[in-house]
Amino acid sequence: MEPNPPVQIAVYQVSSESLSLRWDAPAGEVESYIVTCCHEGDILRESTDTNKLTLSNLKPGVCYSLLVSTQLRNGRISEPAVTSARTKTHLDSLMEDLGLQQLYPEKLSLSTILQIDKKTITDEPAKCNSDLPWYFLKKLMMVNVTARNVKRTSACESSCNDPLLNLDNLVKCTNSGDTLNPLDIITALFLCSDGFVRQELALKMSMCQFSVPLLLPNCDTKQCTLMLWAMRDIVKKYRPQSLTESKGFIEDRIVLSELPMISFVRLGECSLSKSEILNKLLSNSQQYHDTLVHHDMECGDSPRRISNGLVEITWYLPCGNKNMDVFSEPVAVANLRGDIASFETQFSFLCQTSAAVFVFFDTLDSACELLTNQHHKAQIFLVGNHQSNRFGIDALHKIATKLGLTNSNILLKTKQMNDADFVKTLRKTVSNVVENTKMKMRIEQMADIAHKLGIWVDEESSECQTAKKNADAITAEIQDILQYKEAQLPLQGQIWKELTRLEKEEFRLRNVGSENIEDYKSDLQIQKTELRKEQNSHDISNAMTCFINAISSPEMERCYFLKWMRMNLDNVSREKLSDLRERYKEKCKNPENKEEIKDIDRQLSNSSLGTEHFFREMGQIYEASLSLPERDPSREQLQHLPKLCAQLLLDGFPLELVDGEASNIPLRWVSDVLSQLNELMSPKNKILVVTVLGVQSTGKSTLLNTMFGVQFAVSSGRCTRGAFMLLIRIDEDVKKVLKCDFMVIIDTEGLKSPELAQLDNSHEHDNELATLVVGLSDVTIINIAMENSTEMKDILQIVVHAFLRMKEVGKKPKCQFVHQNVSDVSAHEKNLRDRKLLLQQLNEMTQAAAKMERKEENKSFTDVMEYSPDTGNCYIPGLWNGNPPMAPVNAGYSEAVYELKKNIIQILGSCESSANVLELTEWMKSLWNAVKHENFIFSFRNSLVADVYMKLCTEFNKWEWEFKKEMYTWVTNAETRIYNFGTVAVKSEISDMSEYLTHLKSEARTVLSEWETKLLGNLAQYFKQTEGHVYLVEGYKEDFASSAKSLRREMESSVFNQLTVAADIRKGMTELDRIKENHTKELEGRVRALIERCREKKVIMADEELDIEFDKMWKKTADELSFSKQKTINVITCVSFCLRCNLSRKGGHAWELLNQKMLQDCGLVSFKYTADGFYKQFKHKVSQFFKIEDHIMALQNLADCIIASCTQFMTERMEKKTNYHDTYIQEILHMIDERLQNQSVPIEIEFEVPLKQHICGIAARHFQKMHENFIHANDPSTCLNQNKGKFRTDFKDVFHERDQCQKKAEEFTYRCLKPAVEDFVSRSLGPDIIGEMLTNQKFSTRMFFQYSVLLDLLRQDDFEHYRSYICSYEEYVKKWILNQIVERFSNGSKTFEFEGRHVQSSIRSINDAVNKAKTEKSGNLKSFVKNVCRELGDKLVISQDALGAFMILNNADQEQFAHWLTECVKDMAQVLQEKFKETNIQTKLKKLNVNPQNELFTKLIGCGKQCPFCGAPCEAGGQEHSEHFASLHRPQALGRYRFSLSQKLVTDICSSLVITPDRTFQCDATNWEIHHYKHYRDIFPDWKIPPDGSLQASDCWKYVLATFNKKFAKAFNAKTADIPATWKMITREQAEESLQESFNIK
Ligand SMILES: Nc1nc2c(ncn2[C@@H]2O[C@H](COP(=O)(O)OP(=O)(O)OP(=O)(O)O)[C@@H](O)[C@H]2O)c(=O)[nH]1
Ligand SMILES: [Mg+2]
Ligand SMILES: [Zn+2]
Ligand SMILES: [Zn+2]
Repeated sequence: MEPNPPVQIAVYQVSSESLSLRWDAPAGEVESYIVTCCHEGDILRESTDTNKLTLSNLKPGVCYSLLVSTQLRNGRISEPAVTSARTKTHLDSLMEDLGLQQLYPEKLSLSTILQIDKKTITDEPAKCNSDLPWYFLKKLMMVNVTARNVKRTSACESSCNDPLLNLDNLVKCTNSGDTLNPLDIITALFLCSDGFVRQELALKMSMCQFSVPLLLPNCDTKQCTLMLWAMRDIVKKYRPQSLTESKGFIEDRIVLSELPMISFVRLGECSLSKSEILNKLLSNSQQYHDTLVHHDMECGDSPRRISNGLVEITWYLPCGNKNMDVFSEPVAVANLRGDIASFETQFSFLCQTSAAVFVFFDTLDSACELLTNQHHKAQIFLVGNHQSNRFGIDALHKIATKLGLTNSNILLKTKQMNDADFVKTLRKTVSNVVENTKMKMRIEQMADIAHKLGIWVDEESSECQTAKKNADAITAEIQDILQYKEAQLPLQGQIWKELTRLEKEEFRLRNVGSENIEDYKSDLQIQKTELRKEQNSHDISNAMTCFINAISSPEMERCYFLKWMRMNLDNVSREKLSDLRERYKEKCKNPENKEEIKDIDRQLSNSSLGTEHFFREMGQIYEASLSLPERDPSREQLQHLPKLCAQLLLDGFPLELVDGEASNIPLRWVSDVLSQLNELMSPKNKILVVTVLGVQSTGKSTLLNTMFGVQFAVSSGRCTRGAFMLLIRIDEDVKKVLKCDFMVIIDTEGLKSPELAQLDNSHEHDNELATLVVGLSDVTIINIAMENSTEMKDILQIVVHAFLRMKEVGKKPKCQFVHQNVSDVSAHEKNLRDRKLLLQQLNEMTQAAAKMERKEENKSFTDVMEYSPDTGNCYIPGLWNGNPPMAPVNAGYSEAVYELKKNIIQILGSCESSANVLELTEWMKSLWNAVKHENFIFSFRNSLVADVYMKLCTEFNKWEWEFKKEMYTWVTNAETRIYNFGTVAVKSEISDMSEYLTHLKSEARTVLSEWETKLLGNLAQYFKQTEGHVYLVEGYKEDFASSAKSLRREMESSVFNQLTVAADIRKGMTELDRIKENHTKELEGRVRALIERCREKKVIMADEELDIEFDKMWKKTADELSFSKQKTINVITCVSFCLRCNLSRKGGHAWELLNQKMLQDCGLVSFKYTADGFYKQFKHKVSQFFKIEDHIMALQNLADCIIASCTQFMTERMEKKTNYHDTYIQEILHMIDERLQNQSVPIEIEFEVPLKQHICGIAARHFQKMHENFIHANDPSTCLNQNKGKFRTDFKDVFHERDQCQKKAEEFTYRCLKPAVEDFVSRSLGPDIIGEMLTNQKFSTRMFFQYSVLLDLLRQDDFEHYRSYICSYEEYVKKWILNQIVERFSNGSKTFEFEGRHVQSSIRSINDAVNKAKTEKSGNLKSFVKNVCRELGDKLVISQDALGAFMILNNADQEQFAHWLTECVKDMAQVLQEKFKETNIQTKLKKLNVNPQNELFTKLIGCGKQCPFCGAPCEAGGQEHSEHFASLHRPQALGRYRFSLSQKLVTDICSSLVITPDRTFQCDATNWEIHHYKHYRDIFPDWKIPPDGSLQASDCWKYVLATFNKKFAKAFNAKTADIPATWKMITREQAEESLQESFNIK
């Protein structure tokens, strides 16, 4: 029968030379399988009896057909099953081994390499082959010369560590076949890299003095590529012999240098190691360096799998010293890997580009053709090893003749020669060639030859070419750099510098002289506008148009363009610059001729032109366009620029933060770019910032470049100007450690030594720069080069200053000192003394800085910041190992920098929280604004800090309110218990009132303490959180803690007060209650007797008759009962006494004044302040600046205000209808004292005493009346008579034996319960209303409150309102709050809800009480009711009068009564709800125990202090803050200030005055001495008046004054103010916006 073919054949393993396949056996018997493998006629046949097979010895990269048949025992063969498979190419398999297959070809981009990932922060050795490329890259990017030593730790290392002797193992292990040759790795990486990575690789390799690929082979396609683009970034500097004398040097881009090239190739096998010989050839005698990878290097002997055919190039560059130079002229050296026989193209290329080709060989016979066929331009040299046993002299002779060579062209290594001799001969030969050849060529030129040979050139891509064209088009125009900049980049020149000057002057007001400040500022503003106009008048130049177009192109092209630009511009300016830089550096060493240095510096700046200048121009174009109207087409057309730049940042290009030439930040531009960046990054927008600071040319940029693999401009002399920022992406893995998405690194211009700084006053510039970058950074690297540690001191002074400032504003950057050029191994130990010295110096500097900033509590550096001398220092050896230009980077340098990098990343990881881009922007803006004011600490105003502060305030206010609310509830409850004390409703065991009071007070104390602890706990907890940047407000923690404590004290005294009052009143009532109770009892007895009597008559009596009887009885009883008249006290005497106590410590004059007038006579007419006393006191001191009327007016205002609030207090008390109590008057006096103390000037006694008398007079009369009313209302006979009617009906009911249940239940409900419930509701409603109001953002913090009030004012825009706000602030604000409450609650539903809730809770309590009483089965209705009342005793206060009246003559049945009671209560709820519904909020507010309006007022008015200059109210949170501040200050005109001569109102604003150099004030507080505004803190130490950072903060008031100038003048009885021109342009919308900005409302 036919055999079946196998099923499911599959190729399960593929390599470059073998294929493994397997299959399943078919049904039926099988003897064996036959596998056939074929490709283009090559047929391989194998058989097997298992069901798998590996075919080996196949060709790489070939597709084979695979046929498998089964064979039966009888030899019959089945139809084959067919499949096919491709063997891997060598390239594929190597890429796979290296794990690079995903990246091939050219998919590896810079962003992958630069990002910080796990490998960056861990030091694990490479474990598998796929680690190797990354290992190499990591090291190479940090220019580590050991980068090529790539070997993974293999199993065999462990066997070598075998403690036992096991030679077998050792032998086996020495080289296990799968190590990889470094060349293969390099080749593979180049094949995978895109153009930009290749450039980076080549650059770093050349810094390590490694050879770099010139021709990159692809062993798959056999196509090789000229690495022209890759090498374009390499710039080399050297000194040929010709320049030795002049000490000149040549600095050139290596691909553009015309150099002779010497090539080394190999023919066939060769026993000489070409690379090793070359290394020796290139190394000078003192130092051997492996330029090329060779056999004896680590892994150098591993077979090369893909790198044959690679041509490497390296350069020998002389330093101009004959004794050291190997060759006195520069020379390029090329080396071909592999046999020329296999790489003819490469060989031909070398022959046509080199000055000489050295052919290494052992045997020559076969290769004759290969050598002779070439169209040489190059000289050919044959290099053979005579010692090799295959060496044949005949063949050599034949070929040499054919090539026409002489002896000089043949080098043989003979027996007598050792390596050194041989190298010497070779060197001489090469030298000869170099000196005599005319064959010099730029690598750029080699491209043509490459083309002819079919070699690709790596810059042929269209992106690269278009980009080049675009860049060339721009740079070709450049003739003279200065002229070019003036013509093409005009906006950044003089105009921008002038703008900068104006901007700074606007903040500093240095030259204001005697001019009106606001006019001066307005002038500056107009000048600025003019300059912007001028900027706008320039059309966008050709160059800029091209530039903007080019960077708008797609990503790749854009990157190429920028690179081309950078290189072209470098080329243009290099010639001039490198010379200037060298001269500058030279001169700086001993700065004697200062003028010269200054001149060079100017030239440097004039002749430098880089891409940053184009971006800077872009920024200016953009900023200028913002002054155009919003819809202007030329503005709209530039709107996209920030986004473009943001994209570039994200792609890894640097952004210029500070323009070092103008010494300014284009704030709008930069912040718009950053906010676009934020948008592009969101939500991954968390960042950490690392900056570097140090003396100029100390390798700061080099350090950053080495550390992060970036490309900040590096060179000698002044190179970095200003500050640049750059983004480094953080890999997902590392994000967890660093808690951020990107790292921002900022490179800064070097700080100048003091001598140099003097030259151009750059001290200021350096200071500004340092403050800014320190402020922005999370970690600051302070770079110190050991050789100039003397200069260091001055630099450190600047830095310490910056740190101190940051501490003051709540930011704590960490710092790391880096000492460069310290090579000793023991540096760290040895430098212990140095470190101590450093710390000591730092301490001294801190003290000095602290003194300057008037923050002398900072005594040592560690006060200013966290710094540990042990971990905060890092020592880095010199950069070069040997003498440039041939010196590679010192491995020690790279390693030390790597340690630093890890250290920094670790520090970053320990940062509390990372900011996002927007926050960084915010910091930058406010830092820079503050820097522009010179007075940094006082002027710092940061919206982030403000934001965090606002949040803290909001939180604190919430806690505070919770506390207060709880205490209100507690007091209400305690009062209830006091009022019920001694009645049926009392539960307590204590029978003595004072004892009970003490008990309650201690209870209160416990509750208060609990709350205090809770508040402090909350606060501590709040500061512990890591989110939300709470550390920024750490400084306020103490303030809030003491606020919490003071709040407790306040609450305690208020609670105790209330308890005392309640207890005293209650005490006064007990006697009365007893009398009433007796009377009631007496009456009840008599009524019962009367009933008995009437019943005995046995006549049915008509109601009328009963009435008569009752009346008779009543009259008789009333006459008989002794109603001892209640004594009224003389309140006036009491008040008088309190007043005397209050004034007792005020001295004799106060008594005198007090005695002049009787209290009865006070307060009868309205209070009028005369300044009699004032005149007396200050007669001799009052100067002409002072307006006595203003003083009178201000005090009169104050008096009116105080009187108003006291009167309100009295009214509230009267409403309560309680008895008089001394605390009332004490409270009033306390209120007055508090107000008077809050005034910024001390109040004279001539004002205080009459005012207090006035108020006390009024109060005494009011309270007397209240007291009398109370006595009258509680008079027993009156009370008794009030109940007469009730008694009568009860009497008749009882007589008729009517069922009283329902009636009594109703009576109890409506006469006892209902008033109690109503009272309960009105006592609870106040806190509810406050609580509800506090949920409104307007009431969340003082700042927001101020904002809301002002915003409302602006919206109404009504003069009377403004006036009222300014002149009677308190009244206005109170009214405003009331309106807000009314508005909030006017529709009633909310209050109704609260009331409903309280009614319901009361009803529940009542029902519970009734149910409980029912179970007690007293049987007696009286005791039943008593029980009910006792249950309710904690909640409801039931009137004793009503209860007493209710109790008598009660014969209702308990069960029935209870039933009816429940019904009635239900009913009552209904009635109450109805009533509440009908009452409007205003009426309700009047009845509340806790007045929401007052409570809110005190809460939001804060400490009540006002700016000593303009009267703006303080907005600081908490009660006990150490500094008062207001967000918004007003022009002085609004405080009635006027010029004494002209009577014109004054427009000055305190926030500007405090920065003027010479403005002065005088007032009470200065004792009428003249004092500088600048030093206002000497006089008002607890006020913080930050200068207006945005310059628009006061726009709101400017607008108001400008609009209502006339009206204010009239109201204040003055002449109108001269309004500065720009004020008049402020619209109401702008005023509103400025309000938002001032209060930091988003
Ligand atoms: N000998 C030596 N040269 C160094 C070292 N570090 C940097 N350089 C060289 O010094 C020159 C200046 O380095 P930069 O990194 O530009 O210095 P910088 O501090 O950024 O300079 P500015 O930005 O101009 O203040 C470069 O040519 C570096 O190659 C070092 O440790 N030793
Ligand atoms: Mg620099
Ligand atoms: Zn002010
Ligand atoms: Zn305050």
